[in-house]
Amino acid sequence: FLLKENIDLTNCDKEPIHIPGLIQPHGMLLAVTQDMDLRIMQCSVNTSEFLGQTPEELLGKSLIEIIGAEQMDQMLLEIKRQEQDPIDLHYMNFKIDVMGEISEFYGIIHESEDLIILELEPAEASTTPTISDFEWIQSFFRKMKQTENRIEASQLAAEQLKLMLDYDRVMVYEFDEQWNGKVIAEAKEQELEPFLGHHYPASDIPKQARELYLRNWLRTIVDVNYTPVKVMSLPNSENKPLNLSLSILRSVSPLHIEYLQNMGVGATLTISLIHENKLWGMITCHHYAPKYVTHRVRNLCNFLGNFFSSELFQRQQLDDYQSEIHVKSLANHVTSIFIGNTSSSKVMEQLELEQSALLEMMNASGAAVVYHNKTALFGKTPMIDQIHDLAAWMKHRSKEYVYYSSALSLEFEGAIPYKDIASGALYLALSSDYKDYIIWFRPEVVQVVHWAGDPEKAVLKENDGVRLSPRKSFEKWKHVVQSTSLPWKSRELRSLGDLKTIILRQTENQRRQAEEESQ
Ligand code: BLA
Repeated sequence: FLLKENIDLTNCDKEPIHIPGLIQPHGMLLAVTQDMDLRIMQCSVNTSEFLGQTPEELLGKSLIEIIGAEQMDQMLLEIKRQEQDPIDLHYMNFKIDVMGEISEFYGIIHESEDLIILELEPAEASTTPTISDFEWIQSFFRKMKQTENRIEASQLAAEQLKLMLDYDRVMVYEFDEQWNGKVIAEAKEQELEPFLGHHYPASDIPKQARELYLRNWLRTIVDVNYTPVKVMSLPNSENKPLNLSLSILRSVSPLHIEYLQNMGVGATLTISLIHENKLWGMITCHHYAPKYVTHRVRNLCNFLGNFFSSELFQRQQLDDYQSEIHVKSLANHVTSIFIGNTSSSKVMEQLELEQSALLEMMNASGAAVVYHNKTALFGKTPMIDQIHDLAAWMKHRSKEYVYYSSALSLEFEGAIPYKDIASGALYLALSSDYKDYIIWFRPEVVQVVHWAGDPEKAVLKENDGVRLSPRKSFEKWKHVVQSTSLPWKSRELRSLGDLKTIILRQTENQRRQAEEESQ
């Protein structure tokens, strides 16, 4: 990790965001030794505000003097519970004497290297939810079970969380294999421009942040325009920066703050979506003013996030299975066109009629078929000469009659002129001499991505001084995915097996013909 001073837009994945030495100001932090003394070794400098004692008064004291023996015992018991039920964060309500008056706090406790971190937030003034937590969960589960596919389920989750939390915008954000992201569902206040369908580059949520979010499932930024509060150490102690990876108050990277400020966002809440220890997405909530969410609701969100994550994974598998069956039936159909028609002109005629099956089976926007010296083009394709050149190039690279690329123009110079319509190409030979073949084409991703809104509008401040904004993100994302198509998925490639029977049939026919001739 680099020193904070040396972080800029080019190396933000090196920013040590787990040791900022700062917290957000809506709570306070104490770090105490793990022995029976519970000696306060570090604390945030805003303690007077909450406990009526300055950091100088607190540092070196035992925590027992602040919370009393009884609550200390409870706290240690709570931490001990970890042995039976390994969890990272422990929650507890505290009653603390603040200058003669009892104040209530909500405490979050976790171990950080050799210290125990206790974070205190004032307990919420009596929160009377309109409906009970149990009803929320019940209704969320019931509605979720009624959704038919993954996108519908995501949309429902966004809407339900919007209702429950009352943020101005709630999005379900999904990562691709390269960690670029896309908004796949959104619930928002009507007057806001939509972000649904927007794409962002991997660098918007850098690697170390994603690693942190795998451990720490829920984060809030209560007020994007906050002044961070320093964490200070007991004088003459080791003065090692406190590891705040799991801290709920951890101060956020200034680069991310700049991004949110440029977007006009006032507060965020994000929930990690994890399956099999892999972060596959996030639920991100934006509010256009500061917003605090009570711990009770945060815990509920954490739980719902978990449920939603596994629910969505199951749906993904179901969607994949159904689409594999669909693709297979299309492939079967296309195969029967070749096998069922004896003359090549009949084959071409039939393909013309059923070109949607041919294109849909490979989710392609164009296809070329060369069969018995005839060439037919369907949808958007390069020109005939270009296709013949491409086929010659692909034939040499093919294995078991197949070659495919999702970055064709980067591999084959001849494809540069038509990369917008054919950044992806999938070649399948239909005869053992490679004279017959199909090539499917997919356009450059950038050509098909639609912004639901005008990306220009996503920038609120439009002067040149804006370094980080969704608009800049989009430019960067475009750059990252330039010259690539959507990837050819393995379930799509599997369906080529059916079409290969055409080759087998043909070689069998040739063998029979040769036999007949020799008799
Ligand atoms: C963190 N970036 C994040 C987070 C999100 C995003 C959701 C998690 C922190 C949070 O808000 O809770 C990105 N948020 C988005 C995106 C959308 C959204 C894409 O709502 C789309 C709608 N960010 C940049 C660039 C850098 C960067 C260029 O855009 C670096 C140069 C850094 N983002 C960055 C860092 C963090 C972050 C360092 C970690 C913040 C932290 O937890 O301290």
